Amino acid sequence: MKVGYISVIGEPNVGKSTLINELLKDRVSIVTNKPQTTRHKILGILTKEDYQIIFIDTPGIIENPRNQLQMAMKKTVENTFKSVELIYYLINAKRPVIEEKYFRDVSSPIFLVINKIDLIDRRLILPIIDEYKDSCFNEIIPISALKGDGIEELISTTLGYLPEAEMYYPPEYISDRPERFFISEIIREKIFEFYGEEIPYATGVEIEDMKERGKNQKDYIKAVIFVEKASQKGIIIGKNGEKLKRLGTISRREIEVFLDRPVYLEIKVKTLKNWRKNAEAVKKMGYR
Ligand SMILES: Nc1nc2c(ncn2[C@@H]2O[C@H](COP(=O)(O)OP(=O)(O)OP(=O)(O)O)[C@@H](O)[C@H]2O)c(=O)[nH]1
Ligand SMILES: [Mg+2]
Repeated sequence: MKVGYISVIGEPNVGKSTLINELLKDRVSIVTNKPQTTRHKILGILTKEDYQIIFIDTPGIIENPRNQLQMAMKKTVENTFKSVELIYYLINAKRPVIEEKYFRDVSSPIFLVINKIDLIDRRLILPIIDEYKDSCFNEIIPISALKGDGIEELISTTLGYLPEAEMYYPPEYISDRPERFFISEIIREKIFEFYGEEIPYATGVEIEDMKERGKNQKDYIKAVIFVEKASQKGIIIGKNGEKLKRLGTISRREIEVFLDRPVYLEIKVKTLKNWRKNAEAVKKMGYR
């Protein structure tokens, strides 16, 4: 069968995570309308009868990192350039900016994937493809990850670039991450949706405890939301704890769908002063 790793890279918010979820027809990576949603490298494994493709979702590329968290995110992307069979470089059709400099030392083939074509006039697609015909890209493929347009062509073209090999992962695996990771990401996604300005960026989520409690009791999950300042803690909690309660309810519902069982979710908010500037704290939260 055809087997290979594909690194999915591009600027923040171009639709990398949306594409991987669409390819897998499942949700392995959180998606929000805000840039810099994804912070980790996350595998999405697609296994069919004659191929297994391991897509690597990555944080959006940040040119000039401003803190340890952004530095860790940038490193994560750079590390995925190595030892992959193929790279998808995503751009936004509405704002087609290309940085060929990212690929100077890259030996893997690269697809330029023009995403969000649903947002532009169809007649504008060909001129964009024409413009990059002579660049470093092996293929140029227009898609809409949101509407599922061009996905089949993307996969069939991809298969021509993958080697024959044995499967790396058992066919039932869709990711390499444990349940706890997905639970913390669900909560982080809700924080991105509910709070504005700096809050989503200054927030990290850790699952401190997770246990099954026997037949008649719901599973117990304890999550901690870390913020950088006491004032942010106040905003997350809200007046009389109302905001945190709403966050908890909506997160719990989604966690229950994900785990397919009822849970009791407890969320604590803690201040970890300027944690994004602290390499140790960034590492402890799982960003590396
Ligand atoms: N109209 C349209 N919107 C899209 C498409 N693909 C993604 N989006 C939207 O673009 C926004 C960002 O999508 P993400 O998948 O989170 O983007 P990302 O590249 O993973 O972003 P980071 O993780 O922040 O780097 C979301 O609001 C998506 O719904 C598309 O094909 N068309
Ligand atoms: Mg993402």
